[in-house]
Amino acid sequence: MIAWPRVIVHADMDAFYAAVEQLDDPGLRGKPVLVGPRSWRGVVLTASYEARPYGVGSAMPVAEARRRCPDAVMVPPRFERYEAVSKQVMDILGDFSPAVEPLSLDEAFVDMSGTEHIFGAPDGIGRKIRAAVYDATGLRISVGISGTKYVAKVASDHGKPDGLTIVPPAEARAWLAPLPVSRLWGVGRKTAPKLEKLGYRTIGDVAGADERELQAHFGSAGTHYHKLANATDPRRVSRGRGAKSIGSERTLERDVSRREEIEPHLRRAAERIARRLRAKSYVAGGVRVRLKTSGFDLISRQRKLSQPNDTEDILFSVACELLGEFEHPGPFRLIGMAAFDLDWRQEARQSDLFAADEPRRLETTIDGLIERFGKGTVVRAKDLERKDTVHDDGVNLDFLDYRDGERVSKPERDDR
Ligand code: TTP
Ligand code: MG
Repeated sequence: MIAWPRVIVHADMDAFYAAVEQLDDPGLRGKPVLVGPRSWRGVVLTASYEARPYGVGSAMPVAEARRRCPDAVMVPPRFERYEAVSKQVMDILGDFSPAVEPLSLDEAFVDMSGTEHIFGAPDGIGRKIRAAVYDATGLRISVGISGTKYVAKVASDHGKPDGLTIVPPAEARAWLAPLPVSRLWGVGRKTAPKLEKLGYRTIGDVAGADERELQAHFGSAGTHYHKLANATDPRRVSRGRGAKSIGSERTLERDVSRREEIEPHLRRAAERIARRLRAKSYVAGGVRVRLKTSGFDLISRQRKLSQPNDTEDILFSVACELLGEFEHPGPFRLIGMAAFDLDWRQEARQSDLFAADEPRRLETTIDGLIERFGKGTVVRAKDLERKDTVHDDGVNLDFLDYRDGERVSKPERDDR
């Protein structure tokens, strides 16, 4: 198989609000469901797939939808519930890549370029994402995969519901060609008839058009349509809103002030974070230490790394340097640490960087032992000496943070 230059996934939940309602109320399953206001004056937010053959859908006036589909059950929206499910879905996508760009509550782009060695070919990636979302939520997500954002988005819609559509980049132009111009991004109800009037009915017609002519009629948008129709779309998946950090923090059962008491907790946090980075094939570009004073003030110090890294050794040594930058004398009730600016560990590019890296080799060997024999198999001699301060004195929270506020995805009682 020839590797694709870029692997872009677009994932979009099927009939999102309606599917959540059917999940939570089994009595609604298999029935036409409209989510919208009880009043006859508003618009439908979405319709379940059972209702769609009646020609109802998002943004249709409720009165019209009820006329077309009189048997539909009308359900009022529960936005908090949809937000909670959305968070779950985005967390799962974040398990596949550090580059997740949510577009709305129920859809996101995920850049999976260069991950074949972890997740396999694009169809394998798609199946794994769909299964992971279904296992965690009980809901179906449709996935499109191609070499550009635009084609991936059209592809995810193409297979709906419950679909997986793979469009290899080399076939993208031909795959788009028969689709109507209304499927071009930015072409709405006003522009589509204009394009049609000029003789451009399909995306293929636009692809084969003279770019200057499109530009003469539509200005810079014309150039844009021409590019999209030819499956050229250089836009990157924005990392701005992807997984920002992986962290570990614990609230202690008794407050601590002295450096010797704080460091073992940072060592543990560094170990857990480094292990999670390596498990995901991520590297961190920076390290942050967070302390909560006995007066409940949160203070933090952070630093970028000179080279992206995924080892406990480096994370811990940077954390110790950061500890020296805190002016507050303590006592502290919480000690936390996070790795941020996450990126993929590029095996080829960074192998020379890691080749002479003894600590990393030791740590990956330990990863393997833990995977085979379980946690607690290998403990550092230093940690054994400090067993009383390191173990059993607090509740640990490991988190995957997506936005500015921390989003705790996997609270974990410390089990070692
Ligand atoms: P969509 O993904 O557009 O629609 P959908 O998930 O209901 O159906 P599908 O993707 O299978 O075609 O939107 C996601 C949710 O956003 C949808 O469930 C309800 C809400 N929404 C609105 O509130 N108003 C709208 O106009 C649209 C289009 C969606
Ligand atoms: Mg959807």
